[in-house]
Amino acid sequence: MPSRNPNYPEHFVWGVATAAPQIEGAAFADGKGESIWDRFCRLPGKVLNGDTLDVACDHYRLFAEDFALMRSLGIRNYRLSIAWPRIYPNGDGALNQAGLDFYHRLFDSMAAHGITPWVTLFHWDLPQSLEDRGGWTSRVTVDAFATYANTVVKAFSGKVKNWITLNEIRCFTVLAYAPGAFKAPGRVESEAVVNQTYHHALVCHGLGVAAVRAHGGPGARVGITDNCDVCVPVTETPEDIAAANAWFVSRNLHILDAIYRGAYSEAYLERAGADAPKVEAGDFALIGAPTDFLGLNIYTADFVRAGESAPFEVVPPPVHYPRADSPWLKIIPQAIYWGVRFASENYGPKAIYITENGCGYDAEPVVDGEVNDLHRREFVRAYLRELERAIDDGIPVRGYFLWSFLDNYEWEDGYTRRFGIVHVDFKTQKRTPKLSAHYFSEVIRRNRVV
Ligand code: BGP
Repeated sequence: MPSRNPNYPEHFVWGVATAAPQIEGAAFADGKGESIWDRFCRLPGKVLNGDTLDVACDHYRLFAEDFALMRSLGIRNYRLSIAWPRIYPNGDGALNQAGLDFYHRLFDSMAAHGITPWVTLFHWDLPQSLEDRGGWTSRVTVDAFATYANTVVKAFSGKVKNWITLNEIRCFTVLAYAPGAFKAPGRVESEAVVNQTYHHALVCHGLGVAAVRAHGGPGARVGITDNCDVCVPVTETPEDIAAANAWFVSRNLHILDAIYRGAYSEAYLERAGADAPKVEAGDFALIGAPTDFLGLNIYTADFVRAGESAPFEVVPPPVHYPRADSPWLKIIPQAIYWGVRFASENYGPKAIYITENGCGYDAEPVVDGEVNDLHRREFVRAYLRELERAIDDGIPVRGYFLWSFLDNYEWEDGYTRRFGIVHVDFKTQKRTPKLSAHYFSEVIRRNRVV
């Protein structure tokens, strides 16, 4: 029997990911406005140790060194985000030229190092001024986003060809506005209002797509990054697979149906009832406009099987099920296989990129100049094997971005939780590539899991 080709496809995009608020620092430099995270991190008890984003990895000043390091590891694709409050300090109104100038310097430096940018327009750092005017509950934010997206795409169309509209709608809407909210702004609103925040975010996605179509120039491509809920069938029987698929659809239809079918599904509208979002004329023409790819952030999953009486049943993992230090992060490599498979079978995106995958641990000391994160190496290796299986099945997976390049500001976990393949000493800003960085570098070089 011929053995399968162990290589990833030719032109497969290997990269690393970060986000502006998590690494840039310079939180109030050169005219940057306050973001909701700049405000939230100062509220007592919201972020571990009261860590702020003020300095983070000081990437604002150290980007050229960071790109040199990236390049020395053979990393040629980098997903980053633009900080909205650097461009429009108040969200709308006056433009801050110094913000645009910073990203021009940054993209020029990337080009000089032979690194291709993949740019997220919005990765959670809403300008505080917009939050003061209602944040994601308000159409004011939608209008402001349209202006911001058009400005940014126009400004960088000569330097950026890969655009991601939004990162993980759930995290800046439901986890930020619903009861139990632990992400900025941490408001508690009714179900109807939370549904409206989703809807506004979806319209912004559509406006981002429109901005790229209008101003992106030749070769520009655009998609969204979603952290769809993923599940793994307990056994790969047709019954468990069908049950897992039913679970996947029920958990993701409010976002993926809207984008891929240009409407909320009957099932969603029935479930939401009187709390369903208010839709304005033209919203779905924007939301449902064709995109070039789907970005998926896949870290973990739930286990699902066929139920005795229900269409599916979630099997809770036992106490000692292996996890990273992030308590939500159960280690389930098949998550990546089933995530892309269900997304592909139900919604048929032209291409899928894993825009984030990785793991967070608290204690990763530098010992004799080395960080021995064999646990991360094993994590990445196991997930990549499962991704390979998806590619072998013919699912159009075109790239993989590891979260994250640097240890950074992990939101409510502050600087305690480390996701980087490069260790950052937050006192000295010294970077030390971890063992996983050298491992990943070799995967990229050989274009295969080693
Ligand atoms: C994703 C975010 C990233 C990153 C990552 C790690 O949800 O897009 O910005 O933070 O998760 O998770 P966390 O920091 O929430 O533990």
